Amino acid sequence: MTKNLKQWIVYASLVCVLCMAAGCSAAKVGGQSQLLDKGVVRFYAEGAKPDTLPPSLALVADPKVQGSAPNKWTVSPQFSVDKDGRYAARVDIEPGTSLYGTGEVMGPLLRNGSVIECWNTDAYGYGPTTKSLYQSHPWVLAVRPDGTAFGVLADTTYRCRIDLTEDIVFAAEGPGYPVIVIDADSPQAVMQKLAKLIGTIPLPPKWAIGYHQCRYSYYPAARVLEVAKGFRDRNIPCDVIWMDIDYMDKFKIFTFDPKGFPDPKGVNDSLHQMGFKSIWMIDPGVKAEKDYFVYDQGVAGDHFVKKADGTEYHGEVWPGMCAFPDYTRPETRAWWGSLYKDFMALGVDGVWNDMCEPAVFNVPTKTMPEDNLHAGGGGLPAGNHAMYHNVYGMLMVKASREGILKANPDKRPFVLVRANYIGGQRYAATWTGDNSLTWEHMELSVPMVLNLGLSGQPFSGPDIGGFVGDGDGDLFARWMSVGALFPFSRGHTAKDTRDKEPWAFGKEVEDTCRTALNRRYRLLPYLYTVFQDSSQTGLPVARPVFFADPDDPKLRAEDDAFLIGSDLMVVPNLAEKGIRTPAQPQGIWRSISLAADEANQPQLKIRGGAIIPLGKLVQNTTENSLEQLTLVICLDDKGQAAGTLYEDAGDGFGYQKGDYRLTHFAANQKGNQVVVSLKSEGKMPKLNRNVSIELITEKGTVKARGRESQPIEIKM
Ligand code: NBV
Repeated sequence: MTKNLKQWIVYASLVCVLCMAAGCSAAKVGGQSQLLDKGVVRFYAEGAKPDTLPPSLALVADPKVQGSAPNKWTVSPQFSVDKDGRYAARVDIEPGTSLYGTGEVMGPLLRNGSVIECWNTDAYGYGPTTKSLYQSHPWVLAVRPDGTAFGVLADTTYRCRIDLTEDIVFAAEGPGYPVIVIDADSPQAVMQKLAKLIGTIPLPPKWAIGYHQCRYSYYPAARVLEVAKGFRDRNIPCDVIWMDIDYMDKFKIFTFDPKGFPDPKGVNDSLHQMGFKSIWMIDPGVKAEKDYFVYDQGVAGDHFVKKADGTEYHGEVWPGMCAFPDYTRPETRAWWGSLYKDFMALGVDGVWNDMCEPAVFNVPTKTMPEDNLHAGGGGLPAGNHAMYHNVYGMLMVKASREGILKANPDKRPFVLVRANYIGGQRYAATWTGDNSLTWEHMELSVPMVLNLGLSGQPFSGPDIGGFVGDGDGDLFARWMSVGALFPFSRGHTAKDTRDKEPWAFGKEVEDTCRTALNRRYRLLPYLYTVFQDSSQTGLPVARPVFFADPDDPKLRAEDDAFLIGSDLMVVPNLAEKGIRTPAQPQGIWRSISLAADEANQPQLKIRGGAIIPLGKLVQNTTENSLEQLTLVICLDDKGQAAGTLYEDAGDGFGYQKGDYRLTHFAANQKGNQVVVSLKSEGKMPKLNRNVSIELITEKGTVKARGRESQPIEIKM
């Protein structure tokens, strides 16, 4: 037992005795507070010694303490030790408060009444009652009846229950932990303050927001190229083809199967010629085999996790018995990063880190023993696996990202990860793991993406078309029509399932998929602008509709529709039978059209007061969709609208030195005339593109044309 734990128990028992004497049922422990920012307070249970606690892995940096909680502060956690000996922190909520966040969970958007356990788990074939999925976000966003909001972060890496059956109660194993409360005027403001604490996503390369095609596995190399060609032959837009584990030589990471993938550079070159990028999988398990270079280097550098007795831990994964890098060690992260040098030199564009819960086969816990040892270093204390389990994936992708960046310093890294922890969006995008091709999974993929966004991870999406199961064409088409509008948009499926490329279910489904992806590609300029904004503000890319009007109670539970940014609403039909009409925000929202036959697609609605930039249809992001700019405009009730377009090189870091173009659009109505003006800032040269205007009015669409450099006049 740690000293910290002993002190806490002695203290808590004392409070318990006093409390029981006074007739209370729970041991409530008063606490210390630190003001970290306006509206942001960190609380510790009384008796805790903040200076002795390990550094937070959730926070991007140690915030400066600016005093203690202001006198009028209302949201304060009550600390106690629960019946299982877990440290609990409780925050009471007023009736009518709506709860969100809690990270990656399969269930409705509204989290009130739910209980989940943050413990990263390989949850193959999970369902709505699965308590622990692949990631841990001990965080709850609470929106009060009046639309003001607060958020609560339990800053612990240990196994942690989030119980929302009545109030907000965190209960974590391990030592006592601080709780950070953010109180603000709106849910958006809470998310922005959270982002200041835990960071945001780095701006992704533009290709990463195109469509991705994957399966477990495209094999051999010829099949990869056949699929790539399939997209181009059929005019279905796509940017990325993925290589799953079968490309490896007997599943050994950083090797290639000599039969199926004898020339990985050749595969990448061919993909590049067709305008594709490639993403290749790397798992953490290193086959424990002498003379295998990764294992030999790992042993020589003392890079592997140890058992409680100090010897090297081995667990079974794809290649057989494996050793696991100890990413808590800075030296190990540097070594792991260095492995990407030769790998990336083969023309690999992005990396997929899977199985990093870490998943271990043939053990009931599905992971390594909790008393395994991690060495720590560079400020991180040595600790057992119970302490570092939930951040194993996050530290792995930190190392991957840093190594990839070192290998290709002029490119923006793209890493996709399965297991992560709050704050891990700083290193990698994510997907929602091994889902199934069922109507329920399709429907719940919307709130999964939304709650990840409300937990700090805006770059996510499900396996479109479901990982497990074959499903049918109708369901597949429906999922693609909505999946094409998620922040991360990738089709993927398991080993023994049928083909699930957009054309695999016949012509009708193929047409629906093409239209869905055409719509995504026309929207890319707007989507990229929203991603850029998210990388600055931390606001989600896909947002719940209640963000449009946080004090409208009708919107609080709505997850059959969602927003992209603040200006575009997506209204899919997620019902297996019939049509479900979701609650929608009041005010002006008008339907827009992006492609010819949109019968089987989600409706798209523009907000009154918004201007959405669209590009011309392209097949991938190496083509310039913005030779011709389209502005979709919807005036508000004062006859005004505004919007922005962010452009840069699409890759690299020039944008950090001002090499971007941010164009502001404004539309103003005077009488029956609307004037649209455009103004650019940034170092990229100003352009004078042709601009097509689509003004969406109550009576229909009014079209006009003009040039970027002059105000454009539209007669209504
Ligand atoms: O690498 C194979 C799969 C992968 O396709 C999937 O997306 C991951 O979630 N991986 C899990 C391991 C095996 C799953 C049965």
